[in-house]
Amino acid sequence: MKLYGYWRSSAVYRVRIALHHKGIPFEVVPINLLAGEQLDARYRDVNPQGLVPTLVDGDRLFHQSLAILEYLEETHPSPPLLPTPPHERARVRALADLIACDVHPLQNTRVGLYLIEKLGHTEEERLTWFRHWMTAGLAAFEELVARSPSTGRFCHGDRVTMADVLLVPQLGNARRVECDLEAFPTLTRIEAECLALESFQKAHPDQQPDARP
Ligand SMILES: N[C@@H](CCC(=O)N[C@@H](CS)C(=O)NCC(=O)O)C(=O)O
Repeated sequence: MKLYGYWRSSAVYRVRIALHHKGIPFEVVPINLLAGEQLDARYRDVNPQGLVPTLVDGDRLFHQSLAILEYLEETHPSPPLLPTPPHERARVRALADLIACDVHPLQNTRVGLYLIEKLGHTEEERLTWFRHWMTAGLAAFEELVARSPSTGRFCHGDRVTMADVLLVPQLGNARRVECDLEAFPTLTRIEAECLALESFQKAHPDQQPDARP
């Protein structure tokens, strides 16, 4: 498999974690988001949305990190990233969606650029916007996992699931914009459990070939 991505992209980080978790070998094709390579005609041919990740499996292209995670889960079911009972799968997917649908899109590179370049906001206002939406989403995530008996070592029980795969990269984003994570002790505890695992370590942004200081 081939993964088009950028070292610091959290959506790509999700896919790297899943690939390493399942032991699927893959090659990285770096797309430099800061240089705008996602908007080049050559990459738009691969992904007309101009977003990473894109996964290539044989002659097929796959877009959208959640759809890619589901594809990997269906084609490489072991070790799983979803529990078996439907109601448990729904809980894990809801936690993953909270990040992927309600938090991450509001703090994307293109959203930040639009705030500054088109709407005339300052860099500090961009960061305030990012922090606001991340804090709101993470507060709800914290409440959901802290009060649920289904939470264990990880977001759902004692095995890594898609909820962890979404949570850890998002916490990385939150730190980059200096969100205060003190109010989220369950999330940082789960993050520490995840980062002790080889799959998360190998997938970490700093370990990628295109990583910059
Ligand atoms: N919903 C998409 C989001 C992908 C996405 O927003 N990727 C970001 C990097 S984390 C990106 O390519 N940003 C480029 C830009 O904003 O111009 C997914 O989950 O794959």
